[in-house]
Amino acid sequence: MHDLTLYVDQAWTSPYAMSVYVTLLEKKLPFQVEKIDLDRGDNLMPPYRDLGLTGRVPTLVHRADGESPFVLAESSAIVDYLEERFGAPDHAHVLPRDLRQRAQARQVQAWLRSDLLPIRSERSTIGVFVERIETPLSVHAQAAAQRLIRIAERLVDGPDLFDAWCIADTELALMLNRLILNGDPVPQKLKDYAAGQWQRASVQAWVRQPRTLSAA
Ligand SMILES: N[C@@H](CCC(=O)N[C@@H](CS)C(=O)NCC(=O)O)C(=O)O
Repeated sequence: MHDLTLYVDQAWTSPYAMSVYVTLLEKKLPFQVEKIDLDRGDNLMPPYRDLGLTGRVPTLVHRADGESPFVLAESSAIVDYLEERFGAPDHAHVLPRDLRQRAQARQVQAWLRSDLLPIRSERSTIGVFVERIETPLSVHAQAAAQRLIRIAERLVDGPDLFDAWCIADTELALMLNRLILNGDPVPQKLKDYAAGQWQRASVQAWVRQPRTLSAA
């Protein structure tokens, strides 16, 4: 018997919480959602501050019969844990089975988390999930957008990055949608890719959550 609880931001705008949420849905794992109000600083105070290592969202709590409760933060670590713990044949995979493709998917995930800061800052996920951001991109953000587009054009050659959908597709589509959904120029090929990825049921389940303003 497994009991899984995912802590997300109250506003449902965290791209990192989204990644874990989509992973849990793709694996058809039953789970509870607990919402943490980041605007109120609830993550900086007990009990949430001390639940996991970082006090950030997402955090996953996994209780299983005969095991001590397991608490994990950092979205890519959580996705990896779920992928290893809940694999085939009972659960779908969210990362490629092929070793090199899996490494490339993780490469995309790591890059999206560590680069493109001006895009994340000037095109927060409010512009993706709540309302369009009208402020023009700064010179720095335009340069970051050009880098994103150049690299994405090398990566994208069809509906999915690899032989089948993987969680890196959702993460890349989200990064592209920070530009696309705010009307920033993006080549049609990448718009088509992001639009296709956005139709995925697990992604739409996150997109359609009722939400209030918050940035991530
Ligand atoms: N690298 C982390 C990033 C998590 C993160 O930045 N979470 C934000 C919300 S999007 C957060 O909890 N912010 C509140 C804080 O850092 O105090 C991950 O992938 O999970």
